[in-house]
Amino acid sequence: MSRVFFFTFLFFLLAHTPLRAEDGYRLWLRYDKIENEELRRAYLRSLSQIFVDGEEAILRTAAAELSAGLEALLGQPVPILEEPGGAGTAIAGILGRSPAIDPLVSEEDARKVASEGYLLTNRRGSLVIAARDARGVLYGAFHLLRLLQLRQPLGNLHLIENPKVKLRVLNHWDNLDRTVERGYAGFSIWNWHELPEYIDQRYIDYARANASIGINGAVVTNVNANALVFRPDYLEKAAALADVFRPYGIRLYLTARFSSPIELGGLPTADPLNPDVQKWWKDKVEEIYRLIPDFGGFLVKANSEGQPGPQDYGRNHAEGANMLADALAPHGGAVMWRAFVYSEEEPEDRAKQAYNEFVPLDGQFRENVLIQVKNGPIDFQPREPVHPLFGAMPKTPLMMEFQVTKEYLGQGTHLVGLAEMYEEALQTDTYAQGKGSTVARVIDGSLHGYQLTGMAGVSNIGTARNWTGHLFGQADWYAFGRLAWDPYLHAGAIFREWAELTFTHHPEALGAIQDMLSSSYEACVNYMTPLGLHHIMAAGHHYGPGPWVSNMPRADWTSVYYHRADEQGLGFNRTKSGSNALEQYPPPFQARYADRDKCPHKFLLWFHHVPWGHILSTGRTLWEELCLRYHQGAAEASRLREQWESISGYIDEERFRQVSMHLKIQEKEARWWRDACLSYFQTFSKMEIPPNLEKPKHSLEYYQSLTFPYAPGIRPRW
Ligand code: GCV
Repeated sequence: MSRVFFFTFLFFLLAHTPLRAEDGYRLWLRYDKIENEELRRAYLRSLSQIFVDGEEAILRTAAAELSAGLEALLGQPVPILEEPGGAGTAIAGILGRSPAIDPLVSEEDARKVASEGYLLTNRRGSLVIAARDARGVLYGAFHLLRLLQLRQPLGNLHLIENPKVKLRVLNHWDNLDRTVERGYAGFSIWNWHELPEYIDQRYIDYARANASIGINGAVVTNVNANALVFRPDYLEKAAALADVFRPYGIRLYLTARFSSPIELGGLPTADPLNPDVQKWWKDKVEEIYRLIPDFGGFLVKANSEGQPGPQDYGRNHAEGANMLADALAPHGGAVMWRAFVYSEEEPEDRAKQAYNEFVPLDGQFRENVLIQVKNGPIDFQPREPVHPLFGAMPKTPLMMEFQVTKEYLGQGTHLVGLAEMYEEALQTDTYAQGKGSTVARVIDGSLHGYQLTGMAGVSNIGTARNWTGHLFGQADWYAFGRLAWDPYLHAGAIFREWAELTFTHHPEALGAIQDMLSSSYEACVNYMTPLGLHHIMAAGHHYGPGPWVSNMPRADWTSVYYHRADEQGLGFNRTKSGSNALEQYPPPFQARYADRDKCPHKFLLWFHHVPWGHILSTGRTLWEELCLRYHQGAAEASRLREQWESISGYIDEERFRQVSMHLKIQEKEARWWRDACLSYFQTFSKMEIPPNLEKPKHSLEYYQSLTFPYAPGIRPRW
């Protein structure tokens, strides 16, 4: 090897290989030392010491985070002062309460800072974080650290950020035995057996990570709830978690099993109008608040998929929710009551049932109740039109429920940038009050003037060393937090930000990662459920394709119920001549989807049963289009792998390998989806796969014979 080549090679290695291996544990909070000396000095000029005015625990957290973060980024100790220091001091405090802060903030700026919001500004060489409350200071501190991580100049810094949504909560579908329903990243991080004494460092790091993206609540138990969590010993365990969360501004919530007064209290009934039942809940809530003074409240799944609820006693959802709300109200707690309901006996299209159940109750819920609605009317499918409830309950705060764990989008092994899906839902116009009535405006309360607002994300976190199993699952957690803070953000910008915080500053690599995240969503929709198909996954664990699933305890758990394939065509007719689910949307929305030939292709088979030979606006028949979409999706999955390989030089080896291995699985599984689904639908279309497209590798019988008894995340049966 020539010396010139050797040194060039060595230089390349040094420039592109980080000094230590990475396992993903540090998430987006890496704080690696800034290598550019000049930039470091510039930052140090306004950030060489810190003064945070006040003694509240959250303020102390902000000071500690700033000091540790800045020290790591700037490569030298950044002390926390007891008194406001001179030039070069970062100063943080609460408006109207901090004598150090008030003179530095104009009245006009101060007026613009709302609860939990903050002003970040550079005043006379000092960095100022001014907020309405301690949480705002903490969020401002994390924002400042993010700016350094992104190498942003601070010279003219002046920004005001206020959260647009009040309750920004993760929902953990974690069981007390540490299994996680629909969890693909190991076991639950909550070790109930060892609580309250043993506090795992992960609890603290979890709280930090959430606070850094503005999440302010965590429901730590599964919506398929267990009354045991209300037993005094379990409440002490929950209180220990709440103690960990509190300094990070996170409130703890629990799921409430509606039949708890029977199971735990020994009462003969859980009827919400029964005075003994009401007293049981009132006493239980008081007991909880004695242990957890800032307890957030309850999340409830009632009369849904076998869960008990008020309808067991002939009462409606409002009567059930209000009973719990009354118990919580004196303490400032809220009820998040889920709209994910569909009846066992109901012959009605499942997509219509929640609307039918809840709209007549609009205006009947207490002020501290929010109705938590999944983004679409069926169940977290790769793509659904928005839930018709959004915009249809002007007198009841509706909060969004997104799934961050990928039950139906590749589970633990596929890279799918979910923020694309979240953005699509949030930006959808419901036309509820004319043009521009987007779902985001329902969620942030601006459309109907909701006082209480919220967004929930079903967590994808587990004991996996990198938290989310698939490293890119971290991007979904991150994006959920950022969108809960501001539902108007764009997925692309969030992806780029996450990629830079998580991996590298190199523009070429950043561009590739952003593109992978952005394009992966459409790719997944295409290789799983193109053109509006839905719920054709295998039964139970929902892992892999299962369009042939027909034999289940109830029709609306089968795939054939949803795709309705027959010799004539494919798709669920939800127009007037079918189930008429479309009538639940405002007229302009209906107009957009009612006509088969004008309906956007992404929802064609959601709303229409289309003949196989029908020519679409692409000039292709439905069958040809279906084949093409499945193939495009699978080809995109291969492209994702290639794209990742093309930036290998910029990513540390350990994380590069983790992602590479998952991308290979994704590529394989995308083809499996394509071939299994096309083989199956071909038995109805009786048409050939177009000659330019690859034929399925195996027979339909082969795909149907595959079983996965130990696929993760299956719902345990008690
Ligand atoms: C927690 C889907 C999932 C269930 C989940 C349910 C829900 O049906 O498959 O595991 O239960 O949604 O959101 O309540």
